[in-house]
This record gives sequence, structure tokens and C-alpha cells, in this order.
Amino acid sequence: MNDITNNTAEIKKRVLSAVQPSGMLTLGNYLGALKNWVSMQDEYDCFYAVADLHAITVRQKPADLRAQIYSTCALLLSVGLDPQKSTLFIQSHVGAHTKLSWVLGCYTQFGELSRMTQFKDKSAKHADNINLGLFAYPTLMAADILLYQPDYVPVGSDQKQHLELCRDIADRMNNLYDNLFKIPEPFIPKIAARVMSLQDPTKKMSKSDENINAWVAIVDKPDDIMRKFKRAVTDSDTKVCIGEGKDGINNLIGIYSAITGKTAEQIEAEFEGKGYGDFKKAVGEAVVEELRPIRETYEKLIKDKSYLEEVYKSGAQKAEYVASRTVNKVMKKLGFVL
Ligand code: ATP
Ligand code: LTN
Repeated sequence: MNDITNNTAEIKKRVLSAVQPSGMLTLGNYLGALKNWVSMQDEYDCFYAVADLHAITVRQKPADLRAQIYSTCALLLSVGLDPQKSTLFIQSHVGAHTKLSWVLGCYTQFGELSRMTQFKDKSAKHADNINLGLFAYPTLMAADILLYQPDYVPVGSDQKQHLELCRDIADRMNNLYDNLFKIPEPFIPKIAARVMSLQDPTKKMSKSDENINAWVAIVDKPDDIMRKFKRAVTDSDTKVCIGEGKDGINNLIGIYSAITGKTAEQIEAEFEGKGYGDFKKAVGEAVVEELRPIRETYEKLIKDKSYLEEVYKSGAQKAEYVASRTVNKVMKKLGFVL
């Protein structure tokens, strides 16, 4: 890093976030998180991680995990993250994450972790593998965050509970050891903070959903995207408007609004007198056009492993520098001999 970058970094507020390489990233990941990540990179000093250690809380095949880590790195670049502006790195390349996670775990209560809805959901889904990592997941996530002393953490609304726990742990340790951590604020988009499954709109769209019609991958081909929207589950009403019990239509309006910038009222007016079929087609087409340039860039980048390697290696160096300072400060204040 040269001096100019260093100086700007110091006056800018900091941002940290991460995404798991647990499958192909979805439209939900894009609208709920990645789009914000891109829009923040000019104003803030941003650290964005591929949270590979989090992905093994559910079983992954080694070859698939490796491919997903590469594809997630390539996607972060394809959506518009610029390694000259943001620090892009792989979580497991920075040893401080697991080290701080252990420490934070010793200041987190069993009861707090038991209340996490993601833990409850995932243990129900993987009843044969309710492992310690799945339970301790929020302490690793808290370490990911607190190591970088960020001001903001841009995430979808499903992560709000984990972020609140992170703030509680930080606050508890700050009271015991005198200002170890900055208390971070969540940064959640107003629209599309929780994109729902296209097959069961009462559930969040998730890349680990086995029903491929339930989610749209950022790199899905146009025909597949159109098919998934045409098949999207709606209701027996016919009017395109926000309403109670209209989860499917509410979700499609949220997606269309996040992409076109139109308000719900404007969308209702646009589709006045038209049926669900026309509306689903319009949403599909808007998504296709939004994702087209991303997919085209992705198809080139995924073949360029040496460029990806250059990006994540230099990102790890910058992340390591910041993270090791925090973890050393914590160890020292807790009484460890350095
Ligand atoms: P999994 O399905 O494997 O649990 P996930 O996609 O839910 O994964 P992550 O990859 O870790 O979880 O999520 C990365 C970011 O995307 C987080 O900020 C999360 O809040 C956001 N996100 C995930 N799913 C959605 C969604 N359906 N709507 C809005 N934001 C989402
Ligand atoms: N738990 C997050 C992914 C994640 C994360 C983080 C998000 C891991 N570490 C740090 C923000 C900050 C999820 O979306 N499932």
C-alpha cells in the first residue's frame, strides 16, 4: 500500500462483510448484500471476505468447496468490486479469525447461541450433523467483524440477529477490558433486504435450497431466469399490488423495485389492468438485463485463476495487517504473554 492509499483509508469510515461459498450466489445475495457492497466502495474503506470456514458448518465435498471458493471470488469481481478500492480476501487465509473466534467463544453464553434462529433452522435441516461449528457460527462471524473495527456491516435482514449478538459480545468485552472493539452498525437495504424463495415465498431465497426453481443464481442463463419467474408461486388473486397473504407478489414487487428503482405505487400503476403473467415476464426480463453483464464478466474471470489468485493473495496481506493488530491488542489486554 502506498502512502496516498494509507492516508485516505485513515479518514474513511470502515465497512466489513462476508459471503459464504456454500453454492452459486443468488439474486437474494446480490440484492440483499452485494449491490450495497459495490455502492459503498468509493465512500468507505471496505473489507469483503469469502467466508470459507463458515461453509463447512454443513458438509461440503472438497472439490465442490474449492470450485465454489473460486467462483465466489470471481463473482465478487464480476458484480463490480474493484480490488484497487476494496480489500477482497478469503477468510481462512487470515489466521486471526479462528484465534479471535476462540476468545470470543469464552465470552458468549450457551443460552445466547441457542436462541439463534439460523442455528435452529439449520439444525432442523441437517439433523444428522448438528456440530459444534454450526452452534458456534456467530462467534466466528463476530470475530470476522470485530477484527476490522468496522463502522458498518452491510447484510441482508436475516443476519440482523447475528449482528446484534456480535454487538453484545463486543460491548461485554469492552466493559471488562476497556475499549477493545468498535461497536459496528448493521447496514440493511430498505428494499429487497429479504428476497423470498420463488417456490415458497414464506421462506428466504437460499443458495442451498435443493429445489433449483426456488432460487435464481446470479450467473443463470436468461432462459433459466425467465422459466423460474414464469413458474414463481403466487396467489389466486389477479391484481398486481402489495397485500397481506400475497407473499409471492410482494416478493416480485420487491425484486422489480430493487432493480428498476420504481416505488411499489409506480409498479402497481404500471400493471393496472394487466395480469400476473405479464408482470412475471417483466420481472424476469428486468432481472435478465441486470444480471447479463455480470454473467458475461464472470464467464471470462472464472477461467483466469492466476488473476483471481493475485487478487485474493494481495487482499489477504492487507487484511492480515489490520486483523493481527486487533488480535494482538486483545490477547495483551486479556493477560496473554506476547
Ligand atoms: P446459505 O443458503 O448457504 O445459508 P446464504 O446465501 O443465506 O447461504 P450467505 O452466503 O452467507 O448466506 O449470505 C451472504 C449475504 O447475503 C448476507 O449478507 C445475507 O444476509 C445476504 N442474503 C442471503 N440470502 C438473502 C436473501 N434471500 N435476501 C436478501 N439477502 C440475502
Ligand atoms: N453469516 C453470514 C456470512 C458472514 C458474514 C460475516 C456477514 C460470515 N461472516 C461477517 C457479515 C459479516 C451469512 O450471511 N450467512
